[in-house]
Amino acid sequence: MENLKKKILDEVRKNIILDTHKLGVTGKEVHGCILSLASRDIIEYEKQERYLPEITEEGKDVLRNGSHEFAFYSSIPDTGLLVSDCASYTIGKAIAFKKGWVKKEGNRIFKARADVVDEIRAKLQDLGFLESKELEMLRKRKLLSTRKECYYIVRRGKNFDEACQDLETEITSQMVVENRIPNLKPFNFSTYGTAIEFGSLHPLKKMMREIKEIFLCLGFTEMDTSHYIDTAFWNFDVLFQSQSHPARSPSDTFYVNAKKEVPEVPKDYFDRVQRMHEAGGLGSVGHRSSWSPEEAMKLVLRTHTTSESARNLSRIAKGPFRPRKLFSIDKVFRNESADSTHLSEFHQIEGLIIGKGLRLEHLMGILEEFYVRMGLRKIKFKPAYNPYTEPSMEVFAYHEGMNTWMEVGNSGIFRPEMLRPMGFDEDVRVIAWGLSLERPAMIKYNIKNIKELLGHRVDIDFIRKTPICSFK
Ligand code: FB9
Repeated sequence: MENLKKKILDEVRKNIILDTHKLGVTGKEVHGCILSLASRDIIEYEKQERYLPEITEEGKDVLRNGSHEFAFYSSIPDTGLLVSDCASYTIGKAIAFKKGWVKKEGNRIFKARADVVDEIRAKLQDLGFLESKELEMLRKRKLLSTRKECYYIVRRGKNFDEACQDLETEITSQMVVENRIPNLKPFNFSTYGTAIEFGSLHPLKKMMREIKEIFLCLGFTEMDTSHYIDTAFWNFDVLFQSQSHPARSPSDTFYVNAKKEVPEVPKDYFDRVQRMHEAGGLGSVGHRSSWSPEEAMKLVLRTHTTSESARNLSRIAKGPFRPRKLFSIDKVFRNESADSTHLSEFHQIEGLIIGKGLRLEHLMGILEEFYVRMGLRKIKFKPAYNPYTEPSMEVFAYHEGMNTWMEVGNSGIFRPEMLRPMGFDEDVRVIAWGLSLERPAMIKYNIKNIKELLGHRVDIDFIRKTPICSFK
Protein backbone atom coordinates (compact mmCIF):
# COMPACT_ATOMS: atom_id res chain seq x y z
CA MET A 1 0.00 0.00 0.00
CA GLU A 2 2.77 2.48 0.97
CA ASN A 3 4.71 1.67 -2.26
CA LEU A 4 1.62 2.31 -4.40
CA LYS A 5 0.94 5.59 -2.55
CA LYS A 6 4.55 6.68 -3.22
CA LYS A 7 4.16 5.71 -6.92
CA ILE A 8 0.95 7.81 -7.19
CA LEU A 9 2.61 10.85 -5.57
CA ASP A 10 5.69 10.48 -7.83
CA GLU A 11 3.47 10.33 -10.97
CA VAL A 12 1.37 13.35 -9.88
CA ARG A 13 4.54 15.26 -8.99
CA LYS A 14 5.95 14.52 -12.51
CA ASN A 15 2.78 14.81 -14.61
CA ILE A 16 0.47 17.09 -12.54
CA ILE A 17 -2.37 14.72 -13.48
CA LEU A 18 -2.48 10.91 -13.31
CA ASP A 19 -4.71 8.33 -14.95
CA THR A 20 -4.27 5.42 -12.53
CA HIS A 21 -4.95 2.99 -15.37
CA LYS A 22 -1.38 3.79 -16.48
CA LEU A 23 -0.01 2.38 -13.20
CA GLY A 24 -0.85 -1.13 -14.40
CA VAL A 25 -3.03 -1.82 -11.38
CA THR A 26 -6.77 -2.43 -11.22
CA GLY A 27 -9.22 0.12 -9.86
CA LYS A 28 -9.83 -2.14 -6.86
CA GLU A 29 -6.11 -2.27 -6.00
CA VAL A 30 -5.68 1.53 -6.16
CA HIS A 31 -8.98 2.42 -4.45
CA GLY A 32 -7.67 2.24 -0.86
CA CYS A 33 -4.62 4.39 -1.63
CA ILE A 34 -6.71 7.07 -3.35
CA LEU A 35 -9.15 7.36 -0.41
CA SER A 36 -6.31 7.46 2.12
CA LEU A 37 -4.39 10.24 0.30
CA ALA A 38 -7.57 12.21 -0.43
CA SER A 39 -8.68 12.00 3.24
CA ARG A 40 -5.61 14.11 4.13
CA ASP A 41 -6.10 16.49 1.16
CA ILE A 42 -2.85 15.32 -0.36
CA ILE A 43 -4.66 14.63 -3.66
CA GLU A 44 -7.99 15.34 -5.38
CA TYR A 45 -9.56 12.76 -7.66
CA GLU A 46 -12.42 12.06 -10.06
CA LYS A 47 -13.66 8.50 -10.36
CA GLN A 48 -14.06 7.34 -13.99
CA GLU A 49 -15.41 4.17 -15.61
CA ARG A 50 -14.47 2.55 -18.87
CA TYR A 51 -15.59 -0.65 -20.54
CA LEU A 52 -12.80 -2.91 -21.61
CA PRO A 53 -13.01 -5.96 -23.90
CA GLU A 54 -12.34 -9.28 -22.23
CA ILE A 55 -11.78 -12.54 -24.12
CA THR A 56 -14.37 -15.21 -23.26
CA GLU A 57 -13.59 -18.92 -22.77
CA GLU A 58 -14.73 -19.54 -26.38
CA GLY A 59 -12.39 -16.76 -27.51
CA LYS A 60 -9.52 -18.37 -25.59
CA ASP A 61 -10.30 -21.64 -27.41
CA VAL A 62 -10.00 -19.78 -30.75
CA LEU A 63 -6.64 -18.34 -29.62
CA ARG A 64 -5.43 -21.85 -28.82
CA ASN A 65 -6.92 -23.80 -31.80
CA GLY A 66 -7.87 -21.18 -34.45
CA SER A 67 -11.33 -19.91 -35.49
CA HIS A 68 -14.19 -22.31 -36.31
CA GLU A 69 -13.99 -21.46 -40.07
CA PHE A 70 -10.23 -21.82 -40.17
CA ALA A 71 -10.45 -25.18 -38.38
CA PHE A 72 -13.04 -26.34 -40.94
CA TYR A 73 -10.94 -25.04 -43.88
CA SER A 74 -7.79 -26.73 -42.49
CA SER A 75 -9.62 -30.08 -42.15
CA ILE A 76 -10.37 -30.33 -45.97
CA PRO A 77 -7.91 -32.66 -47.82
CA ASP A 78 -6.95 -32.09 -51.50
CA THR A 79 -9.40 -34.91 -52.42
CA GLY A 80 -12.22 -32.90 -50.85
CA LEU A 81 -14.53 -33.68 -47.92
CA LEU A 82 -17.81 -35.64 -48.27
CA VAL A 83 -20.74 -33.36 -47.37
CA SER A 84 -22.01 -36.14 -45.11
CA ASP A 85 -18.72 -35.94 -43.11
CA CYS A 86 -19.08 -32.20 -42.34
CA ALA A 87 -22.05 -32.35 -39.96
CA SER A 88 -19.93 -31.37 -36.91
CA TYR A 89 -18.60 -28.18 -38.56
CA THR A 90 -21.92 -26.20 -38.55
CA ILE A 91 -20.58 -22.72 -37.62
CA GLY A 92 -17.19 -23.10 -39.29
CA LYS A 93 -18.62 -24.47 -42.60
CA ALA A 94 -21.22 -21.66 -43.00
CA ILE A 95 -18.62 -18.90 -42.39
CA ALA A 96 -16.04 -20.58 -44.66
CA PHE A 97 -18.62 -20.68 -47.54
CA LYS A 98 -19.63 -17.04 -46.78
CA LYS A 99 -15.98 -15.95 -46.97
CA GLY A 100 -15.50 -17.92 -50.24
CA TRP A 101 -12.77 -20.07 -48.65
CA VAL A 102 -14.52 -23.32 -49.88
CA LYS A 103 -16.73 -24.58 -52.76
CA LYS A 104 -19.06 -27.62 -53.27
CA GLU A 105 -18.64 -29.94 -56.28
CA GLY A 106 -21.15 -32.86 -56.37
CA ASN A 107 -21.24 -34.43 -52.92
CA ARG A 108 -17.83 -33.07 -51.91
CA ILE A 109 -16.47 -29.75 -50.51
CA PHE A 110 -13.11 -28.43 -51.73
CA LYS A 111 -10.80 -25.51 -50.73
CA ALA A 112 -11.55 -22.59 -53.07
CA ARG A 113 -8.38 -20.60 -52.16
CA ALA A 114 -4.91 -21.40 -50.93
CA ASP A 115 -4.07 -18.00 -49.35
CA VAL A 116 -6.54 -18.11 -46.43
CA VAL A 117 -5.48 -16.29 -43.19
CA ASP A 118 -7.24 -16.79 -39.82
CA GLU A 119 -8.16 -13.09 -39.28
CA ILE A 120 -10.41 -13.79 -36.27
CA ARG A 121 -7.54 -15.32 -34.34
CA ALA A 122 -5.24 -12.45 -35.38
CA LYS A 123 -7.82 -9.89 -34.15
CA LEU A 124 -8.13 -11.64 -30.74
CA GLN A 125 -4.34 -11.53 -30.44
CA ASP A 126 -4.29 -7.72 -30.82
CA LEU A 127 -7.46 -6.28 -29.25
CA GLY A 128 -5.82 -2.88 -28.72
CA PHE A 129 -5.74 -2.17 -32.51
CA LEU A 130 -9.37 -3.05 -33.28
CA GLU A 131 -12.03 -0.55 -34.29
CA SER A 132 -15.39 -0.53 -32.51
CA LYS A 133 -17.19 -2.36 -35.35
CA GLU A 134 -14.60 -5.17 -35.24
CA LEU A 135 -14.98 -5.40 -31.42
CA GLU A 136 -18.77 -5.53 -31.90
CA MET A 137 -18.41 -8.36 -34.47
CA LEU A 138 -16.30 -10.41 -32.00
CA ARG A 139 -18.84 -9.72 -29.22
CA LYS A 140 -21.65 -10.94 -31.48
CA ARG A 141 -19.68 -14.18 -32.04
CA LYS A 142 -19.35 -14.41 -28.17
CA LEU A 143 -15.54 -14.40 -28.45
CA LEU A 144 -15.40 -11.14 -26.46
CA SER A 145 -17.27 -9.80 -23.46
CA THR A 146 -17.13 -6.36 -21.78
CA ARG A 147 -15.60 -5.64 -18.37
CA LYS A 148 -16.30 -2.41 -16.48
CA GLU A 149 -13.02 -0.95 -15.12
CA CYS A 150 -12.83 1.93 -12.65
CA TYR A 151 -9.93 4.34 -12.71
CA TYR A 152 -9.12 7.70 -11.21
CA ILE A 153 -7.97 11.02 -12.57
CA VAL A 154 -5.71 12.32 -9.81
CA ARG A 155 -4.51 15.91 -9.22
CA ARG A 156 -2.56 17.60 -6.44
CA GLY A 157 -4.40 18.42 -3.20
CA LYS A 158 -3.75 21.44 -0.94
CA ASN A 159 -1.43 19.37 1.28
CA PHE A 160 0.42 17.79 -1.64
CA ASP A 161 3.69 19.72 -1.28
CA GLU A 162 3.96 19.11 2.44
CA ALA A 163 3.21 15.40 2.04
CA CYS A 164 5.85 15.00 -0.68
CA GLN A 165 8.66 16.40 1.40
CA ASP A 166 10.88 13.59 2.64
CA LEU A 167 9.66 13.59 6.20
CA GLU A 168 12.35 13.00 8.78
CA THR A 169 11.85 10.33 11.41
CA GLU A 170 14.35 11.47 14.06
CA ILE A 171 15.98 14.59 15.49
CA THR A 172 19.75 14.47 14.91
CA SER A 173 22.54 16.38 16.68
CA GLN A 174 23.26 18.09 13.33
CA MET A 175 19.75 19.62 13.34
CA VAL A 176 20.37 20.96 16.85
CA VAL A 177 23.75 22.40 15.79
CA GLU A 178 22.14 24.02 12.73
CA ASN A 179 19.18 25.11 14.86
CA ARG A 180 16.97 23.60 12.13
CA ILE A 181 13.44 22.49 13.01
CA PRO A 182 12.98 19.15 11.15
CA ASN A 183 9.84 18.32 9.16
CA LEU A 184 9.08 15.30 11.31
CA LYS A 185 6.85 12.49 10.08
CA PRO A 186 3.82 12.39 12.42
CA PHE A 187 4.27 9.78 15.17
CA ASN A 188 1.99 6.78 14.71
CA PHE A 189 1.24 5.94 18.32
CA SER A 190 -1.14 3.12 17.38
CA THR A 191 1.50 1.00 15.66
CA TYR A 192 3.42 -1.80 17.34
CA GLY A 193 7.16 -1.69 17.97
CA THR A 194 9.41 -4.08 16.05
CA ALA A 195 9.26 -7.47 17.69
CA ILE A 196 12.68 -8.08 19.18
CA GLU A 197 13.77 -11.67 19.05
CA PHE A 198 15.44 -12.56 22.32
CA GLY A 199 15.93 -15.65 24.43
CA SER A 200 13.24 -17.09 26.64
CA LEU A 201 13.42 -18.86 29.97
CA HIS A 202 12.23 -22.46 29.94
CA PRO A 203 9.09 -22.97 32.07
CA LEU A 204 11.10 -25.29 34.35
CA LYS A 205 13.64 -22.52 34.92
CA LYS A 206 10.80 -20.10 35.68
CA MET A 207 9.31 -22.58 38.18
CA MET A 208 12.79 -23.22 39.65
CA ARG A 209 13.34 -19.49 40.22
CA GLU A 210 9.97 -19.09 41.96
CA ILE A 211 10.60 -22.05 44.28
CA LYS A 212 14.16 -20.88 44.96
CA GLU A 213 12.62 -17.53 45.96
CA ILE A 214 10.32 -19.28 48.43
CA PHE A 215 13.29 -21.01 50.09
CA LEU A 216 15.42 -17.84 50.19
CA CYS A 217 12.55 -15.84 51.71
CA LEU A 218 12.23 -18.54 54.36
CA GLY A 219 15.92 -18.10 55.20
CA PHE A 220 17.24 -21.25 53.49
CA THR A 221 20.71 -21.46 51.91
CA GLU A 222 21.29 -23.32 48.66
CA MET A 223 23.48 -26.43 48.79
CA ASP A 224 26.11 -27.45 46.27
CA THR A 225 24.66 -30.21 44.07
CA SER A 226 27.47 -30.83 41.62
CA HIS A 227 27.73 -34.61 41.99
CA TYR A 228 25.54 -35.97 39.18
CA ILE A 229 27.64 -39.12 39.38
CA ASP A 230 28.44 -40.28 42.87
CA THR A 231 29.36 -43.40 44.75
CA ALA A 232 26.64 -45.68 46.08
CA PHE A 233 28.23 -44.84 49.42
CA TRP A 234 26.93 -41.24 49.35
CA ASN A 235 23.75 -42.05 47.41
CA PHE A 236 22.65 -44.99 49.58
CA ASP A 237 24.99 -46.23 52.34
CA VAL A 238 25.39 -42.99 54.34
CA LEU A 239 21.58 -42.75 54.31
CA PHE A 240 21.52 -46.16 56.05
CA GLN A 241 19.85 -47.62 52.94
CA SER A 242 20.55 -51.35 53.06
CA GLN A 243 22.76 -52.81 50.33
CA SER A 244 19.93 -55.30 49.70
CA HIS A 245 17.31 -52.52 49.18
CA PRO A 246 15.50 -53.02 45.83
CA ALA A 247 16.04 -49.36 44.91
CA ARG A 248 19.75 -50.21 44.58
CA SER A 249 19.11 -52.77 41.87
CA PRO A 250 20.25 -51.90 38.31
CA SER A 251 16.58 -52.12 37.33
CA ASP A 252 15.98 -48.96 39.41
CA THR A 253 19.39 -47.23 39.46
CA PHE A 254 21.77 -46.28 36.62
CA TYR A 255 25.22 -47.70 37.45
CA VAL A 256 28.18 -46.02 35.73
CA ASN A 257 30.93 -48.21 34.32
CA ALA A 258 33.75 -45.65 34.60
CA LYS A 259 37.39 -46.59 35.09
CA LYS A 260 38.35 -43.22 36.63
CA GLU A 261 39.31 -43.21 40.32
CA VAL A 262 36.41 -42.97 42.63
CA PRO A 263 36.49 -39.84 44.89
CA GLU A 264 38.09 -40.60 48.25
CA VAL A 265 35.84 -41.09 51.28
CA PRO A 266 37.27 -40.39 54.78
CA LYS A 267 38.39 -43.81 56.11
CA ASP A 268 37.07 -43.26 59.65
CA TYR A 269 33.63 -42.21 58.37
CA PHE A 270 33.62 -45.11 55.93
CA ASP A 271 34.27 -47.53 58.81
CA ARG A 272 31.55 -46.00 61.01
CA VAL A 273 29.00 -46.38 58.19
CA GLN A 274 30.04 -49.99 57.65
CA ARG A 275 29.70 -50.72 61.39
CA MET A 276 26.25 -49.06 61.51
CA HIS A 277 25.02 -51.26 58.63
CA GLU A 278 26.53 -54.48 59.98
CA ALA A 279 26.20 -54.18 63.76
CA GLY A 280 24.25 -51.02 64.46
CA GLY A 281 25.33 -49.16 67.60
CA LEU A 282 24.31 -46.00 69.46
CA GLY A 283 20.92 -47.54 70.15
CA SER A 284 20.38 -49.07 66.68
CA VAL A 285 20.53 -52.75 65.78
CA GLY A 286 21.71 -51.87 62.26
CA HIS A 287 20.81 -54.03 59.25
CA ARG A 288 22.63 -57.03 60.73
CA SER A 289 23.80 -58.06 57.26
CA SER A 290 27.25 -58.10 55.64
CA TRP A 291 28.25 -54.83 54.05
CA SER A 292 30.49 -54.73 50.93
CA PRO A 293 32.94 -51.81 50.53
CA GLU A 294 33.17 -52.67 46.80
CA GLU A 295 29.38 -52.31 46.48
CA ALA A 296 29.60 -48.96 48.28
CA MET A 297 32.29 -47.68 45.91
CA LYS A 298 30.33 -48.40 42.73
CA LEU A 299 29.43 -45.29 40.74
CA VAL A 300 25.78 -44.36 40.14
CA LEU A 301 23.81 -41.54 38.59
CA ARG A 302 22.37 -40.03 41.77
CA THR A 303 18.78 -41.14 42.34
CA HIS A 304 17.95 -38.19 44.61
CA THR A 305 19.52 -34.97 45.85
CA THR A 306 19.51 -36.47 49.36
CA SER A 307 23.03 -37.69 48.56
CA GLU A 308 24.04 -34.03 48.34
CA SER A 309 22.18 -33.32 51.61
CA ALA A 310 24.23 -36.14 53.19
CA ARG A 311 27.51 -34.65 51.86
CA ASN A 312 26.59 -31.23 53.29
CA LEU A 313 25.46 -32.68 56.63
CA SER A 314 28.65 -34.73 56.93
CA ARG A 315 30.75 -31.58 56.38
CA ILE A 316 28.61 -29.56 58.86
CA ALA A 317 28.88 -32.29 61.52
CA LYS A 318 32.63 -31.75 61.66
CA GLY A 319 32.25 -28.13 62.79
CA PRO A 320 30.67 -26.43 65.82
CA PHE A 321 26.93 -27.01 65.94
CA ARG A 322 24.53 -24.26 64.83
CA PRO A 323 21.01 -24.50 63.39
CA ARG A 324 20.84 -24.35 59.62
CA LYS A 325 18.23 -24.33 56.83
CA LEU A 326 19.43 -25.74 53.50
CA PHE A 327 17.80 -26.47 50.15
CA SER A 328 18.64 -27.81 46.71
CA ILE A 329 16.93 -28.08 43.33
CA ASP A 330 18.69 -30.23 40.76
CA LYS A 331 18.49 -33.14 38.38
CA VAL A 332 18.23 -36.75 39.56
CA PHE A 333 18.11 -39.99 37.57
CA ARG A 334 16.04 -43.15 37.95
CA ASN A 335 15.93 -46.19 35.71
CA GLU A 336 12.17 -45.97 35.18
CA SER A 337 10.20 -46.47 31.97
CA ALA A 338 9.08 -43.12 30.64
CA ASP A 339 5.38 -42.34 30.42
CA SER A 340 3.31 -39.18 29.91
CA THR A 341 4.33 -37.78 33.31
CA HIS A 342 7.66 -39.46 34.04
CA LEU A 343 11.08 -39.49 32.38
CA SER A 344 14.24 -41.26 33.54
CA GLU A 345 15.44 -37.93 34.89
CA PHE A 346 13.66 -35.20 36.77
CA HIS A 347 14.48 -32.30 39.07
CA GLN A 348 14.15 -32.93 42.79
CA ILE A 349 13.49 -30.11 45.22
CA GLU A 350 14.75 -30.80 48.73
CA GLY A 351 14.67 -28.77 51.94
CA LEU A 352 16.16 -29.60 55.33
CA ILE A 353 16.47 -27.96 58.75
CA ILE A 354 19.17 -28.88 61.31
CA GLY A 355 18.32 -28.08 64.90
CA LYS A 356 17.97 -29.39 68.45
CA GLY A 357 14.57 -30.43 69.76
CA LEU A 358 13.02 -30.54 66.24
CA ARG A 359 9.96 -32.78 66.14
CA LEU A 360 7.25 -33.83 63.64
CA GLU A 361 5.18 -30.75 64.43
CA HIS A 362 8.06 -28.55 63.26
CA LEU A 363 8.23 -30.53 60.02
CA MET A 364 4.47 -30.15 59.55
CA GLY A 365 4.76 -26.43 60.23
CA ILE A 366 7.52 -25.76 57.68
CA LEU A 367 5.71 -27.92 55.11
CA GLU A 368 2.48 -25.91 55.55
CA GLU A 369 4.45 -22.66 55.23
CA PHE A 370 6.29 -23.94 52.15
CA TYR A 371 3.25 -25.22 50.26
CA VAL A 372 1.03 -22.25 51.12
CA ARG A 373 3.62 -20.14 49.32
CA MET A 374 3.09 -22.44 46.32
CA GLY A 375 -0.59 -21.53 46.46
CA LEU A 376 -1.66 -24.75 48.21
CA ARG A 377 -3.63 -23.80 51.33
CA LYS A 378 -5.10 -27.12 52.47
CA ILE A 379 -2.42 -29.69 53.43
CA LYS A 380 -2.77 -33.22 54.80
CA PHE A 381 -0.13 -35.68 56.01
CA LYS A 382 -0.13 -39.47 55.68
CA PRO A 383 2.29 -41.82 57.48
CA ALA A 384 4.77 -43.33 55.04
CA TYR A 385 8.09 -45.18 54.92
CA ASN A 386 11.51 -44.05 53.68
CA PRO A 387 14.74 -46.03 54.29
CA TYR A 388 16.49 -42.95 55.68
CA THR A 389 13.77 -41.12 57.62
CA GLU A 390 11.69 -42.16 60.58
CA PRO A 391 8.96 -41.10 61.00
CA SER A 392 8.11 -40.32 57.39
CA MET A 393 5.07 -38.63 55.87
CA GLU A 394 3.60 -38.27 52.42
CA VAL A 395 2.24 -34.76 51.88
CA PHE A 396 -1.11 -34.11 50.14
CA ALA A 397 -2.63 -30.77 49.13
CA TYR A 398 -5.97 -29.63 47.77
CA HIS A 399 -5.55 -27.90 44.40
CA GLU A 400 -8.36 -25.31 44.03
CA GLY A 401 -7.89 -24.97 40.25
CA MET A 402 -8.11 -28.72 39.61
CA ASN A 403 -10.62 -29.19 42.45
CA THR A 404 -8.83 -32.29 43.76
CA TRP A 405 -6.41 -33.54 46.39
CA MET A 406 -2.98 -34.55 45.07
CA GLU A 407 0.29 -35.92 46.40
CA VAL A 408 2.74 -33.04 46.56
CA GLY A 409 5.81 -34.54 48.21
CA ASN A 410 7.43 -36.76 50.80
CA SER A 411 9.14 -35.90 54.11
CA GLY A 412 10.58 -37.20 57.34
CA ILE A 413 13.15 -36.94 60.12
CA PHE A 414 16.57 -38.32 59.16
CA ARG A 415 17.37 -41.47 61.14
CA PRO A 416 20.09 -41.44 63.88
CA GLU A 417 21.77 -44.29 61.93
CA MET A 418 22.45 -41.64 59.25
CA LEU A 419 23.34 -38.70 61.51
CA ARG A 420 25.39 -40.28 64.33
CA PRO A 421 28.12 -41.82 62.03
CA MET A 422 28.54 -38.28 60.57
CA GLY A 423 29.45 -37.07 64.07
CA PHE A 424 26.27 -35.27 65.12
CA ASP A 425 25.41 -35.38 68.84
CA GLU A 426 22.41 -37.45 69.92
CA ASP A 427 20.14 -34.38 70.46
CA VAL A 428 20.66 -33.01 66.91
CA ARG A 429 17.64 -33.52 64.65
CA VAL A 430 17.30 -32.98 60.89
CA ILE A 431 13.82 -32.62 59.35
CA ALA A 432 13.63 -32.81 55.55
CA TRP A 433 11.26 -33.03 52.63
CA GLY A 434 11.29 -33.43 48.86
CA LEU A 435 9.15 -32.96 45.77
CA SER A 436 9.67 -32.73 42.03
CA LEU A 437 9.92 -29.62 39.85
CA GLU A 438 8.27 -31.11 36.77
CA ARG A 439 4.95 -31.94 38.42
CA PRO A 440 4.14 -28.39 39.59
CA ALA A 441 5.45 -27.02 36.29
CA MET A 442 3.16 -29.30 34.24
CA ILE A 443 0.18 -28.32 36.40
CA LYS A 444 1.04 -24.62 36.31
CA TYR A 445 1.44 -24.55 32.51
CA ASN A 446 -1.35 -27.07 31.88
CA ILE A 447 0.96 -29.52 30.11
CA LYS A 448 -0.52 -32.99 29.68
CA ASN A 449 2.58 -34.82 28.40
CA ILE A 450 6.03 -34.29 29.89
CA LYS A 451 7.50 -34.65 26.41
CA GLU A 452 5.92 -31.26 25.60
CA LEU A 453 8.01 -29.80 28.43
CA LEU A 454 11.33 -31.58 27.94
CA GLY A 455 13.06 -33.20 25.00
CA HIS A 456 13.28 -32.86 21.21
CA ARG A 457 9.53 -32.57 20.71
CA VAL A 458 9.25 -29.34 22.69
CA ASP A 459 7.59 -26.53 20.72
CA ILE A 460 10.03 -23.59 20.88
CA ASP A 461 7.15 -21.20 20.26
CA PHE A 462 5.39 -22.63 23.32
CA ILE A 463 8.55 -21.99 25.36
CA ARG A 464 8.68 -18.41 24.07
CA LYS A 465 5.05 -17.76 24.97
CA THR A 466 4.87 -19.27 28.46
CA PRO A 467 3.98 -16.52 30.95
CA ILE A 468 6.02 -15.78 34.07
CA CYS A 469 5.56 -18.28 36.86
CA SER A 470 3.90 -16.72 39.88
CA PHE A 471 2.11 -18.38 42.80
CA LYS A 472 0.53 -15.13 43.93
O1 FB9 B 1 6.33 -33.44 43.47
C1 FB9 B 1 5.36 -34.15 43.61
N1 FB9 B 1 4.07 -33.70 43.42
C2 FB9 B 1 3.73 -32.35 43.29
C3 FB9 B 1 4.47 -31.34 43.88
C4 FB9 B 1 4.03 -30.02 43.80
C5 FB9 B 1 2.87 -29.72 43.12
O2 FB9 B 1 2.50 -28.38 43.07
C6 FB9 B 1 1.48 -27.99 42.18
C7 FB9 B 1 1.23 -26.54 42.17
C8 FB9 B 1 0.22 -27.56 42.48
C9 FB9 B 1 2.11 -30.72 42.54
C10 FB9 B 1 2.53 -32.06 42.63
N2 FB9 B 1 5.48 -35.48 44.03
C11 FB9 B 1 6.81 -35.97 44.35
C12 FB9 B 1 4.38 -36.38 44.19
C13 FB9 B 1 4.02 -37.15 42.96
O3 FB9 B 1 4.10 -36.32 41.80
C14 FB9 B 1 4.83 -38.43 42.69
O4 FB9 B 1 4.01 -39.18 41.81
C15 FB9 B 1 6.14 -38.24 42.01
N3 FB9 B 1 7.18 -37.94 42.92
C16 FB9 B 1 8.58 -38.07 42.47
C17 FB9 B 1 9.33 -39.29 42.75
O5 FB9 B 1 8.75 -40.26 41.95
C18 FB9 B 1 9.73 -41.17 41.44
C19 FB9 B 1 7.44 -36.50 43.17
C20 FB9 B 1 8.95 -36.82 43.23
C21 FB9 B 1 9.57 -36.93 44.56
C22 FB9 B 1 9.10 -37.77 45.55
C23 FB9 B 1 9.73 -37.79 46.80
C24 FB9 B 1 10.81 -36.93 47.04
C25 FB9 B 1 11.26 -36.08 46.02
C26 FB9 B 1 10.63 -36.08 44.80
C27 FB9 B 1 11.45 -36.90 48.32
C28 FB9 B 1 11.94 -36.85 49.36
C29 FB9 B 1 12.52 -36.76 50.64
C30 FB9 B 1 11.89 -37.36 51.70
C31 FB9 B 1 12.46 -37.23 52.92
C32 FB9 B 1 13.62 -36.51 53.11
C33 FB9 B 1 14.24 -35.93 52.03
C34 FB9 B 1 13.69 -36.04 50.79
